[in-house]
Amino acid sequence: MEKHELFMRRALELAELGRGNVSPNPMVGCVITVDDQIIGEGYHERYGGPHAEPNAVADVNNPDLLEKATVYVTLEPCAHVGKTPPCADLLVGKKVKEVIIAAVDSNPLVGGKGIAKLRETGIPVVTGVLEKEARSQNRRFFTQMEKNRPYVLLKWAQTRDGFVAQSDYDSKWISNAHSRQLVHRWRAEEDAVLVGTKTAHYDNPKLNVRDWSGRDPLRIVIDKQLTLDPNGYLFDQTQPTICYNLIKEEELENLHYVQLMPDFQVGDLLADLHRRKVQSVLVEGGSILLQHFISQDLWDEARVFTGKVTFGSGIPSPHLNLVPNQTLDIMGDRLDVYYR
Ligand code: AOF
Ligand code: ZN
Repeated sequence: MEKHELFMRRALELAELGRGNVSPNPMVGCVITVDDQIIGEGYHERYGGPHAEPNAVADVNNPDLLEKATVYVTLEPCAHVGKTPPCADLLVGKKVKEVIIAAVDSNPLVGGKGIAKLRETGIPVVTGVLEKEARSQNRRFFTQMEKNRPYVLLKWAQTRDGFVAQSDYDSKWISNAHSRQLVHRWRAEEDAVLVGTKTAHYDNPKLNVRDWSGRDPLRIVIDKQLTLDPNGYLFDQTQPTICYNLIKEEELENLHYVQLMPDFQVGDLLADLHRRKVQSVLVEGGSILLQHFISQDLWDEARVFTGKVTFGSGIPSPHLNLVPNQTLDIMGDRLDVYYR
């Protein structure tokens, strides 16, 4: 129904305002209407804070109106006592007229129970309004809940002739300043950023958010034999960092050495990150590490820049052999986006 979609679209817009601040919880937006007029709006603003529904209820000036209200929420209201009381109980208590939901929650604590609670007390519930959009917005959350691993985004920049670096591993000057700024924005949007040993060695990356505003991600580096220079930026403890290795387990204030089994695969690394409640990982290279994620089919999204230069020879880019779902122009660089 068009009316439902209109208000749900607004609820999705509100949910979006939580991006970067709510993980590992989902982004959720809520709109309350009476006679198709909005009387309250709210969203989940930060991790550990109130959910979208109580924020929207608190935004209503005249609480007497709630008995006549339609509540639009982008995710099924919760049914569990978590950091806050169950939102389904709140809506039942306010005796709202009906509840319109975009996506059913796949958190095992909630999954369907919130909807059941509402219906049991006679509140009509409609589900599936803009469900595709809502699931896409929270694809990191749903992947975490349904696949028991973080959402994996692959990112690389390649030359027109398919190289990610020159033979001496110099990878500068492939993508332009606008593309590089976009990567900083992406870092602010994901929980963690991962690089392999060679990339850490040759690029000495900071993996922080400098060209955008937002919080710095967790940095993750693989250094099996602990051969990387301890004076590299990644080990400066200015930002939470995990170093996966085969040698030691050690917890410094902002630097955690985590020991893995000698035959570990990227899947084991993802399982460990899942246990740490990391909801998404941006893999920034190098080529071999990216290819491991591709060959084991452990990725969800790839963002590939193709710059204007050619190298003639060097380190070959990873192979996807897929048609991009979306192609954008970033001031002369091509950005291809693939969804698994
Ligand atoms: C949110 N915000 O607006 C809604 C959520 O740990 P808690 O108590 O904050 O509960 C988190 C779970 O609650 C989350 O995984 C999801 O299943 C459900 N709904 N969570 O953070 C919200 N509506
Ligand atoms: Zn809730």
